[in-house]
Amino acid sequence: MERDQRIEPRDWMPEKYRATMVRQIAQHAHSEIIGMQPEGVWITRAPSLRRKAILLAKVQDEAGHGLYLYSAAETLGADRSELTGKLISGRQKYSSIFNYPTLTFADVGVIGWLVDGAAICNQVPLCRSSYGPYARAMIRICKEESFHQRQGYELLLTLMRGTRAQREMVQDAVNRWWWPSLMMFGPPDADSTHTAQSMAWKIKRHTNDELRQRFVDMTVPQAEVLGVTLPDPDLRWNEERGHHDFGEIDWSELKRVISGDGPCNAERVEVRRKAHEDGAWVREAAAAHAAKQRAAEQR
Ligand code: FAQ
Repeated sequence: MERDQRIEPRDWMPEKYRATMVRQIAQHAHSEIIGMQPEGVWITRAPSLRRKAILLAKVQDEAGHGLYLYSAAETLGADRSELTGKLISGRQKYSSIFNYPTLTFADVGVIGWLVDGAAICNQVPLCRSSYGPYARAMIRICKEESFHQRQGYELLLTLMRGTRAQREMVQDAVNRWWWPSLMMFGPPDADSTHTAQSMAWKIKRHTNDELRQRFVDMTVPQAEVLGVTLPDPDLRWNEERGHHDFGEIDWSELKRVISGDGPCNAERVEVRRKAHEDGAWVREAAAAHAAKQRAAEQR
C-alpha cells in the first residue's frame, strides 16, 4: 500500500480489505440501480421529446453503472444475486439521497446539478482508488456523470429563463435537495467508522468532510450564475480559510434515512423487490439457454 501499487483480483489482500471493497462497491452499485427510480418516474412526463430522450439516456447510463459495478464486486468473489438479496432484505445500504421524492420536473434538473455534482466530486478521486477494477470502472462512470451533471445544469438554466412559476419551481427543488446532497458525503469525519482504515488502504483518497467542503466551494459560484439561493443563512466565503463556511448539517436526519426511515425508503426497496421478482423468468431463460449451449458444445 505504501508503494501506491494497484491491487488486482488475483493478488493477495487482507480479508478485511476484500470485505471493505465488496461493501463499498456493492453499496455504490445498489445506489446506481435504486437511483434510477426518482428520475425514472419522470420519463413518461418529460415536457418535450428532447428532454425525454436525454432523461432516458441518463437513466440507462445509471443501469449500466450498476451492472458495471456489480461486475467489479464479482472480481472479489461476491455473488451478484446474493448482493441483490441483501439489498432487498435491507442488509446492505444504498445512498441516502435516493430516499427523497421527486415532486416536479425541476427535481430532475437539480438531481443532475447537485446529486451528480456531488457524485463526481466523490468519485473523481476514486479513479485513483487502490483496487484496480473499481478505479478503472470509475474513469468511465465519471465521464458519464459529467454529462449527467451538465444536462441537469442546462435544464435548470432553461427553466430560470422561463416564467416566474418555473423559477420558483427551481428554487423550491434546490431548497429540498441542498442539505440531502451534503449528506451524500457521509457522516462527519469524527463519526465515520471506515475513513481512517480506508484512507490507510488508499481506497479513499480524501475524507468525507474534505470532499463535502470541495463540493460546497464548487457549487456556490454555479448557484450565482443560475440565480438561485442556497438555503443556508450561514453560507459565506471565509477569506482566512480560503473556503466557504456553511451551517450545521442535521445529522439526525442522515441517521434516520440511512436506517431505513426516510421519506421513500420503503417504496424504493419495494419497487426493486418487485422488479427482481418480475425478472425471474428472464434469469431462468438465460440460465436454461446457457445450459443448452454447454450441452451442445460437449456433444
Ligand atoms: N448514504 O464510515 P463511513 C450515484 C454509511 S452516487 C447511505 O463514512 P465510508 C450516482 C456507510 O456505508 C451515490 N449510507 O463509510 C447517481 C457506513 O455504513 P456501514 C453512491 C451512508 O464507506 C447520481 C456508515 O454510514 N456513491 O449513485 C452514507 O467510508 C444520480 C459509516 O460511514 C457511492 O457509493 C450515505 N450518504 O464512506 C445515480 C460512492 N454515507 O457499511 C443516480 C462510493 C455513509 O458501516 C442518479 N462510496 N453511509 O453499515 C464512498 O465513497 C463511501 O462509501 C462513502 C461513505 C463516502 C459514501
